[in-house]
Amino acid sequence: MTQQVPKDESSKERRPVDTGFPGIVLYPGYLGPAAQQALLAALLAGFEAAPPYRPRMPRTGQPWSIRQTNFGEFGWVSRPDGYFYSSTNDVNGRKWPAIPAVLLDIWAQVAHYPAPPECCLVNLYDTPKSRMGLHRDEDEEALDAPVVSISLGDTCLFRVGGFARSDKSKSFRLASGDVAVIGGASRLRYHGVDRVIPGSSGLVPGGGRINLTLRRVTKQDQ
Ligand code: MD3
Ligand code: FE
Repeated sequence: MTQQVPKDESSKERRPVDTGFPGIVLYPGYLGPAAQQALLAALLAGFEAAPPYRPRMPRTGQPWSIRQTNFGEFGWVSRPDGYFYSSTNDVNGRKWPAIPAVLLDIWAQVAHYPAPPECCLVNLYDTPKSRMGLHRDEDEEALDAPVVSISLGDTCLFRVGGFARSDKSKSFRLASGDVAVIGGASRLRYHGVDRVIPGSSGLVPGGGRINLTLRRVTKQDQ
């Protein structure tokens, strides 16, 4: 017989799930509906100063299927000659807006790292074709710091592989309010977003998915 377990929404939020990958911790529903709305409002306010733009691939100039922008001391940008962290926005020459305080709080709670994040890369999956190919996050000097990912809006099918592109991989769902911490032995694993499930959330006006990745870029005291 199925055991009856009382619903406890308050404790659900901070209980991590084992992904089977050492160093990757998933917190389903870390942010409840009200916290998701508040975070979305802070993001939309920031987009006034740093409007999301459609990046292009280095060299080929091929436009991406997602849009991006950044908050923080550094933004991650794609340019004709490669990928860079830049303290200014190529679109308008301005500094990026500050990382919203709610995001600094999340980092402080889950990153277990002694310094705050310096970059919040915003990925907007705004069409049914939006995806992100398999890649590694390796442009940061501080590879000892984790990447903290926060998902809002439509659920996506997310893929984590090994340390070579052809290694076998495993797929997970990332839903609105989920937080993932990727660090330790898994920091340099290949990963990507296969697709977003349209209509799976009503959070983002007009639909789609927003992913935020908090990153430490520089090593401390250097
Ligand atoms: C697993 N973003 O911005 S976040 C990226 O959902 C990026 O938009 C995806 O990959 C997104 O670079 C995934 C979760 C994530 C981030 C880094 C990882 C998962 C990871 C590094 C290694 C393994
Ligand atoms: Fe990545």
